[in-house]
Amino acid sequence: MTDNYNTVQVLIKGPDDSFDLNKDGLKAALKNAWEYPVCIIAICGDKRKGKSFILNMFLRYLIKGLPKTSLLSYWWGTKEDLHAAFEWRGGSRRNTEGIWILDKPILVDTLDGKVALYLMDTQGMFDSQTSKRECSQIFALATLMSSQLVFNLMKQIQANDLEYLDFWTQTAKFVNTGSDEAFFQSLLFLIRDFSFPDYGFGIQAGERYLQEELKESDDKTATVNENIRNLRNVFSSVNAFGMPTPHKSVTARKEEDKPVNLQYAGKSFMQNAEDLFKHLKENISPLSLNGSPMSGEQLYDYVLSCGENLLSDQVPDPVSLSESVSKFQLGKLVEQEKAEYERIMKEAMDTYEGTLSDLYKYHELQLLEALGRFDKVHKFGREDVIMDYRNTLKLDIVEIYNVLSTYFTQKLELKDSENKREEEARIAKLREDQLGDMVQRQEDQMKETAAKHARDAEEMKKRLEEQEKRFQEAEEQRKTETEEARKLLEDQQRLHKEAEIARSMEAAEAKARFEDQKQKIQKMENDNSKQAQEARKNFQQMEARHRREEQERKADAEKARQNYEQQMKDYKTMQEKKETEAKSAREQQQKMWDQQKAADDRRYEEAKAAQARTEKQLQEMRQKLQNHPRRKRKDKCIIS
Ligand SMILES: Nc1nc2c(ncn2[C@@H]2O[C@H](COP(=O)(O)OP(=O)(O)OP(=O)(O)O)[C@@H](O)[C@H]2O)c(=O)[nH]1
Ligand SMILES: [Mg+2]
Repeated sequence: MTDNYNTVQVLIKGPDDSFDLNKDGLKAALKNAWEYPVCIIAICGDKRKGKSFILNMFLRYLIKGLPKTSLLSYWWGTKEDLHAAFEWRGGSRRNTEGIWILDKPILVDTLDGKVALYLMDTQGMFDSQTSKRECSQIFALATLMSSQLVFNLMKQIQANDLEYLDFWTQTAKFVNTGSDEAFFQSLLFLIRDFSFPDYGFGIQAGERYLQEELKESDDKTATVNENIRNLRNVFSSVNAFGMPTPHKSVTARKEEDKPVNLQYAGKSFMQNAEDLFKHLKENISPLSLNGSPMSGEQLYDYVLSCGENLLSDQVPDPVSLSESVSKFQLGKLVEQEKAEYERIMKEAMDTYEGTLSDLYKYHELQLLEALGRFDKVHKFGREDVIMDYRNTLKLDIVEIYNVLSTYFTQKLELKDSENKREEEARIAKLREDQLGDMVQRQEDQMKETAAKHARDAEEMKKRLEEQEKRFQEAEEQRKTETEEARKLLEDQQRLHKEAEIARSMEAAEAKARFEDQKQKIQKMENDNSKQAQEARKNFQQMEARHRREEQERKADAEKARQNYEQQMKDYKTMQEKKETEAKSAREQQQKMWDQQKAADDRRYEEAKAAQARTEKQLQEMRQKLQNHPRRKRKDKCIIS
């Protein structure tokens, strides 16, 4: 197996002997080239003429092909047998049935980028087992699907080959609108066992031979001449390649023979094969759809769309086949132009600021552009069919415009309401900010008031504390003074007592002295002496003095007692006064504390009430903001 390449049968013989398209197989094979430009090189022609064999060689060349370096180039000079991706064998029994293609593409780099290349093998034609319908179907499908059709012939081109190709000239006649553009891409006559020594081999030889063969001349019938003329018009290039006969190890094979090793296929044969493959590779070009490369996906649509008509139980009819090809191409062109129009319009509408009538003018311009592009592409098909598609394009574009303009109007309305909403939102934001400021101010004010209250309370507390201190000091002072007064009183009491005692002692002494004198006098009662008389006189004086002093002492004692009593009275009065004053000061102090406490309580209640009021205001504001239309919309959006 060459690098795991295999083949898939895309046209299968059904049970009722008709061909069926293997859509799944075709899709699976093309999936690998879904987005690449696709090129299919197909080979068709007589049965048993080495078609599958040469395709296998070509596959090996594509996979392993390197320039010739010596006698044996690398791709065919190996001991490896030829891998049969396309089934082939010797003998005379027909081998390939239906149509086969590679199960995956070979990615080839061309000047225009990567192209996904598939090789296609077909069932041998012109044999007694194959009906005209089958031959036509195989040939038609191979031609439709290939950008390079290799027409495999043995030894030379014959009139019946050209006749066969006439199917396509007929088809092309119906689709060509008189331009120089060819309907099909390339045709290569691959002439096997080319045996005209005067021409040699290869593409040049084939070209010279073709010049001769495809020259209109008198010795050819009118039909042949017309076929030749048409062939040149239908295919954009017509070439021929003369291949030498390979070694008999290739030509004279029996069915059961072992696989061929290309080393023994013959040097001239292999060198020309390499030239052929080089020519084919250099001329790889993707299938074309309305002048653009056709992708794997488009090819799949194309085959499905045209295959239905082609694979009916009738011999393919050039008219209906050409119509289905032309309709497919025109349909794709309409789709392409519609998509382009829609893209341009949508792109413009995305940034469009103008009015609806401006948009309509732009649409008219784009409609003309799209129709212009449609007209410019070379189209295959009858004039009336092309006009039908052109009108469809026009109507479809107008329909697209109607949808787009409705959308655009809605967009304008939406923008309008969006602007309105934005304005509302701006005002709401302003209000929100203002409310926010107000709340802030109130909060600040409240804080300030609370701080002032706190400061006042603090000051008042300080003042009270100072007063309390002063009061305590006065109390202390009063206590000290009272104590001092008490001490003083005690001293005076003591002094008074001492004086009393002294006075009593003095009085006792004076009495004793008096009594003593009295006794002395009494003793001298009868003594009239002068001394006695003196003594009695002194005694009388002393008695008088004693009585006087006694009286004085009593008066002093009385005075001292009165004085003391007065002092006691004063002290008590003072004590009472001080008590009253202290009581009143205490009461005063208590009153002030009570007032302070009441003021504190009041301030606390006021602050609490103010806070509650602010809370309520904030709550109301929040409620207002919550209920604001803009906010509501925002929430709705989040919910939706
Ligand atoms: N004379 C000749 N025989 C060849 C050539 N190339 C291959 N063969 C032989 O032709 C026989 C048929 O080869 P295939 O490749 O199966 O031919 P085919 O055209 O695919 O046959 P069908 O599929 O039956 O139509 C084999 O024995 C090949 O070896 C060639 O250039 N000249
Ligand atoms: Mg074959």
